[in-house]
Amino acid sequence: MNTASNHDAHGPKSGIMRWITTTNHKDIGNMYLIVALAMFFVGGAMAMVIRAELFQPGLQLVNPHFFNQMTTLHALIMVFGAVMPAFVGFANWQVPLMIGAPDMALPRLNNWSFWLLPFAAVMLVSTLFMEGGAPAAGWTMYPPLVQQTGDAFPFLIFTVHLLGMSSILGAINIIVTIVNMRAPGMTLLKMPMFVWTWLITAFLLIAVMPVFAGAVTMLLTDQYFGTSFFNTAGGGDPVLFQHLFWFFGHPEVYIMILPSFGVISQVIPTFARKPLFGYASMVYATAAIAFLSFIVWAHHMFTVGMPISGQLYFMYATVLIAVPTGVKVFNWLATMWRGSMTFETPMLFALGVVVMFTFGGFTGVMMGTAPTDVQYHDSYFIVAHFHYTLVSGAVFSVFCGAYYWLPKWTGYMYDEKLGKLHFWLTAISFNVLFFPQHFLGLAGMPRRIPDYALQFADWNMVSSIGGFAFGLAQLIFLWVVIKAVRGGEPASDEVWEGADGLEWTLSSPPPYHSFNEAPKVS
Ligand code: CU1
Repeated sequence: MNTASNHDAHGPKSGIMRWITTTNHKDIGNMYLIVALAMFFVGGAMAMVIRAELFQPGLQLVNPHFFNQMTTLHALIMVFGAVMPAFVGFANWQVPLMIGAPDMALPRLNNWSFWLLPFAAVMLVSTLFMEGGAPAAGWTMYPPLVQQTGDAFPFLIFTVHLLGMSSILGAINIIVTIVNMRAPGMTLLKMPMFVWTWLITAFLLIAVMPVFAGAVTMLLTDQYFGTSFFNTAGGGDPVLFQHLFWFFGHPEVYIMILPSFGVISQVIPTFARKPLFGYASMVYATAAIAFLSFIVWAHHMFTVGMPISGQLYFMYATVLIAVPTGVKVFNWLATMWRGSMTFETPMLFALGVVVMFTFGGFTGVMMGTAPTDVQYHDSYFIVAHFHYTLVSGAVFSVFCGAYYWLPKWTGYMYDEKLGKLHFWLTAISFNVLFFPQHFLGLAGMPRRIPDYALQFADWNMVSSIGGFAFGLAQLIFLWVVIKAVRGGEPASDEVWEGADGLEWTLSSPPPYHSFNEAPKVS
C-alpha cells in the first residue's frame, strides 16, 4: 500500500497536517508510542501523589476525595492511556513488518483509531477541573458510588466509549491485516509469536469492549433516564454491574498481558541465540489463556455472597489458567537452556518479566482460591499482586520491546549503559515499592485509603521511597529514547549479534547446541 493520502497535488504534506492525515503504519505507531509515554508520566505523577500521601500516616498533602480521584485516574490512565496504546504502537510498527505486508490493511481506519485516543485521554484528565471533580470511585466504577461523581460522570462514560471505539477499530485492523496480508508462504503457524499474541488479543478486544460499553451505558441510563439496572430501589442489583464489568475486566488483563508475552517470546530467542522452544504449544497456550479468560470473571467477586457452587466453579476455572501459563514459562526457560545468552537491556527486561510476572502469578493463585481470597479481598495484598502482573508483566515488557526495536525504528543504537542503569534501578525500586505491600495487605491494610493505622507506617514509608525511586528511574528511559531518536551511533544490520536469520519458528527437534549436546563441563 502507498501513503497516497499523505500527499496532495503539491507533494507530501508537511508540518502538523502530515501527522493529522498520515496513514503510514510507522507514523501511527510512533504517535501511539508518544501518547503512551506521555500518559505513562501523567499516570505516574498521580502515583507519586498517592505514595507521597501514604509516606506517613495522617492526612497531610491532599484531601481524601482528591486522593480517591488520583487512584481512579491513575488506573484508568495507565490501563487505557499507557499500556494498551504502547502495545498498539508496537503492533502498528511490527505486525506489517513481521508478516511482510506493506502497511496495515485499513490505513485510514488506522488513522482514526489513533486520533480518537488523545482526545479521549485529554477529556479523561480534564474531568479533574470540572465542577464536582474527576471520578473517585475507583477504575472499576462500581455503582452506586460512581454515580455520585457529579458533572464529570457523563464525561467519564463518554471517554470510555471513545477509548473502546479506538480499541475495537484498531483490533479490526490488526485482524484484517494478519488474515489477509501475510507474505506468500507465511502460514498461520509460521507467524512470529508477537503477531500470534496480537491476533488473539484483537479477538479479546472485540469480544469484551462492547460489554464494557454496555455496562457503563447502563450506569448512564440509571443516572439520567430513570432505569434501575443497578438500583435496588427500582428492583435492580448493583452486583449485576460487577458481573458485567469483570466479564470485560478479566479478559482486559490478558489484553495487556498477551502482547507482553508476544514481545518476550521474540526477545528471549534472540538473546539466547536459539529458536523459541515449543512454538506450537506457545500458540495453543495463548489461545487457551484467552479462552479461559472469558470464564473466570467472578473470581473478583468471591465476597459478594455468591453460592458455594459458584465459588467452586470460578475457583477451579481460575486455577486452570496456571496450566497454559506454566507451559509458557517452561518454554521460555527451555529456550534459554544452554543458549549462548547475552544480557543486553531488552534481555534484562525480558528476564524481569519472566521472574516477577511469575511471582505475581503465584499471588494470583492465592487470591483465585475462594476460601483464602476472603482474607486478601480489598486489601493492599491485591494492590501488590496486580502491580506485579501489570508493571513487571506489562510495563517491563513495553520497555523490553522499546529497547529491542529502538535501533530498528530510529536507525541508531540506544545508550546501552543508560539502558542497563534504567533496568537495574527500575527492577530494584519496583520491588522496594511493591513487595512490602504484600505485608501491608496481609496485616490488614485496606486498599484505596488515604490514611492508615500507625502499625502500617514502616512498610508504607519503605514502599513510598521505592515509589519515588521508581518514578525518577523512568526519567532515564525518557532520556535514552530522546537520545536514540536524535541520533548517535548508527545501528548495524545485525544489531543483536549472532541472532540474525534465526529460524525461530522451527519446531522440534531443537538445534544441536541445545538439549542433545553433551555438557561442556563434565
Ligand atoms: Cu480476573
